[in-house]
Amino acid sequence: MSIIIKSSDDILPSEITDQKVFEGRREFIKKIGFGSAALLTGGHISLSHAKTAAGKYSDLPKSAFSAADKLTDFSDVSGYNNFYEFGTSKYDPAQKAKSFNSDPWSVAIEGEVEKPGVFNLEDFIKPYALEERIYRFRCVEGWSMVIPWVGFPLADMIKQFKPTSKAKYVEFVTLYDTKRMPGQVLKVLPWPYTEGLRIDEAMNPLTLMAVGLYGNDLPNQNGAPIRLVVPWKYGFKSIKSIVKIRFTEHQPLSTWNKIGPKEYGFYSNVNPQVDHPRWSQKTERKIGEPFWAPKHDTQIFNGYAEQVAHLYAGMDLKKNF
Ligand SMILES: Nc1nc2c(c(=O)[nH]1)N[C@H]1C(S)=C(S)[C@@H](COP(=O)(O)O)O[C@H]1N2
Ligand SMILES: [Mo]
Repeated sequence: MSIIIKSSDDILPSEITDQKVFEGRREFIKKIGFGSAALLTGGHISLSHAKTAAGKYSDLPKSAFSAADKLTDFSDVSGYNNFYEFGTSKYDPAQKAKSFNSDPWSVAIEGEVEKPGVFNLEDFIKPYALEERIYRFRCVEGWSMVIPWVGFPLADMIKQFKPTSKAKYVEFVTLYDTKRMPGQVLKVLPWPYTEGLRIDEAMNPLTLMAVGLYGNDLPNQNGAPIRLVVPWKYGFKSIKSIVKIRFTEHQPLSTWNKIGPKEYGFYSNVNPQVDHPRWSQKTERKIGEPFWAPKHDTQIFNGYAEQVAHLYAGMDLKKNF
């Protein structure tokens, strides 16, 4: 398979035209306002401009998919993390990822696509219109947060690379570099961290490629410079610091499924009816609330059933957990 290495000065003229069209569309949406764009397309949902934070992305349109829940404080979002590449304690990543440098960064697109390649991050994300999306986020360990992400739908990106008819799944791979990710020296997980989605899950409009949160670039501990966010699945599906996206015919192995197939399934949909073998999933603790506060009921698909339940019609979700 041929891999095309692209930098900003060897983009084909045809692609530049493409890019102009995209930029034009972006400008257009900016000028008339995202709300009116929704009206033009028959959208029935009111959109507002994000006022979540001052910063690099402070004036992005706010997605209609945003949750109305109270946001988790930035200090918790960026201070209580799972990112084993920087240690296994929740407080390790904020400390140990401080000096992580994610610039330059490149992302490789491989496998069953018509247009594979390796792209530097700026070129990779340039065609897409960023938006703010407030999502509920649920870790398999039983805690949850509400996070204002900055990103774009993964579907927009997938369409660009034209998956072949054999592309049934999408696999994601995190950077493997023991010098830059000190936690990878320990064999606590089989590195590099990988994850996967079925192609229709990947194409669902809720599936987000995030490049920021709270109006700025992603903090290193949250998966800089680019990560996945799948809000209806347990947090471990939302793989951080992605360097490779591969389209495959067969279901890829994912890190947690590999090391604990009885505890972490491929689907990993948030589901109060399917307990983890070692603990209940019926309730969750919201980070930021005092530890004595009553727990909250876990919602099927983390509250996103309306958007995603159809993906699993006819499937036994106790078997396909
Ligand atoms: N590469 C990588 N991605 C990862 C993890 C990890 O250890 N390594 N942890 C996962 C888990 S278990 C969770 S709950 C979320 C946490 O994301 P956050 O720290 O931004 O809240 O990241 C997920 N993505
Ligand atoms: Mo998690």
